[in-house]
Amino acid sequence: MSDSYKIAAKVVPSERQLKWQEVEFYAFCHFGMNTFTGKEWGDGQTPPEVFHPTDFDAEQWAKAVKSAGMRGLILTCKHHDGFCLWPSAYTEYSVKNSPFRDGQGDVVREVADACKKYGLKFGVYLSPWDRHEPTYGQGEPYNTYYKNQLRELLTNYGELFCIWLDGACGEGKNGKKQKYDWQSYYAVMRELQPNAAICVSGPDVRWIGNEAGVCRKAEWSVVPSWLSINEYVAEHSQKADDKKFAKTHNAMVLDLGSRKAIANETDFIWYPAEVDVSIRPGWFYHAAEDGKVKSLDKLYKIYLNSVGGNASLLLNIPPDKTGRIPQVDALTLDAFGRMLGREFPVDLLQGARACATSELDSEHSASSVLEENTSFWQSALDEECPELVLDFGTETAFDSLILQENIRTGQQIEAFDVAIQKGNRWKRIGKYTIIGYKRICRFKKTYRTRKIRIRIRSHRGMATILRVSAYKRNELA
Ligand code: FUL
Repeated sequence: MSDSYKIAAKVVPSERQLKWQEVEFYAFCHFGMNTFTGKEWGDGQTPPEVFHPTDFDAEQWAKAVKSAGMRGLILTCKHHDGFCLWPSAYTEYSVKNSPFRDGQGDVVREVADACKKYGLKFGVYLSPWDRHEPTYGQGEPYNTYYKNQLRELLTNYGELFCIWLDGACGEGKNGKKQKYDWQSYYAVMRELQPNAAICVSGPDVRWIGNEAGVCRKAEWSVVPSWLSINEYVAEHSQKADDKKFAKTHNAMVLDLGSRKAIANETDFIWYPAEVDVSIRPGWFYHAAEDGKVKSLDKLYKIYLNSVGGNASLLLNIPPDKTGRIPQVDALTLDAFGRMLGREFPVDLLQGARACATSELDSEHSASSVLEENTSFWQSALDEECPELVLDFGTETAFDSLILQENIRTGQQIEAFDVAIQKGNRWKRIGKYTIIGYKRICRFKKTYRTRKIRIRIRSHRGMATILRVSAYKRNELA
């Protein structure tokens, strides 16, 4: 077996990637001209007068998003049709020529302010593909246009946690395609919002590879560096003529980071995964989909696979023509937030004791995993299968465990299992691959035991755990 994994083991996240990862679960709001035309991809020909939300309420969005336990919101400030939700100085195709607030409105401002008020982080989506702008397809003039718009969004709306770009590059108004100058776009982003993660068609966050909410069994954050090349991202993204793409994931490469998958690679990056999926079939609001809002069970399954499988979850909630999140979606979000509260009520390991088969030194003791701070457990360097034992002190019922690796020192755990003490034996109750930023082990049944053992079956030279917590679903809440 090649030693490539040892190189991969040394790759660590940037501070901005760590901050982004901690947002975990956040909303996408697809809102714009398509909301009013019923389309998913507008052609940029619809007159601005058509944009007419009658009861626009950004605070209602923020409250609904917050109720689900989400920590941020990304707004489609400009989708492929080129219509701008803020009064850009560089085009007439924006809210300023619409009936919204008599042409005096700014959707981006209102959403950014509502996020701030409700303690949500705010991010922007600015489609590079623009089917309205005449300079699109002309090279430099459009790159300048795009950067000017970036400057507006990145200076006037406070701190952003991310800038979301897809790879779509279709034809513009004149039938031409644009050659995007990605590096110069990134330079503007780093200059104006150095803490914002550049997602998907960018260097900081990796698109999971489908829009169906499906994750890999082992979602590695350390992957070969070519995965972030824009041409590769575009090649594997949604295409203008392939509408089925959104719901399928057949073409997704299922292993990006295992020892075997990276055996012939030499260059790696920290490129954590994000799942983007809509609560409804479409990204934009369509009345015909009011009966197709995903069920709580479906959402929970996606949540466990993504947030609980070392990926973040970007859940799309499309506001309707009135400019509000429809009641059925808002109720679902609220119910989902309460469901999460019931599933993970209190950490049962508070006050427990931890010991391990080895500890690197006294600063990396087993008990660190029970503390809510940056200290972490690390086993002795030569121990192949270190074990961590958590002792509740008395027999305790639990049905889930949440584990976090100390990703500041990289992602190294390849496989682990969980066992409970039964008499004087250990009974295995689960077998898993990676941990990474977060792994939720949700068991199918409730177990009663005094001690839990976590056994790292394989790692890349360093086994660390930042935090372990245990829960029992509260049926009554
Ligand atoms: C894609 C777009 O083409 C879709 O319309 C949607 O915005 C999705 C999140 O990204 O690339």
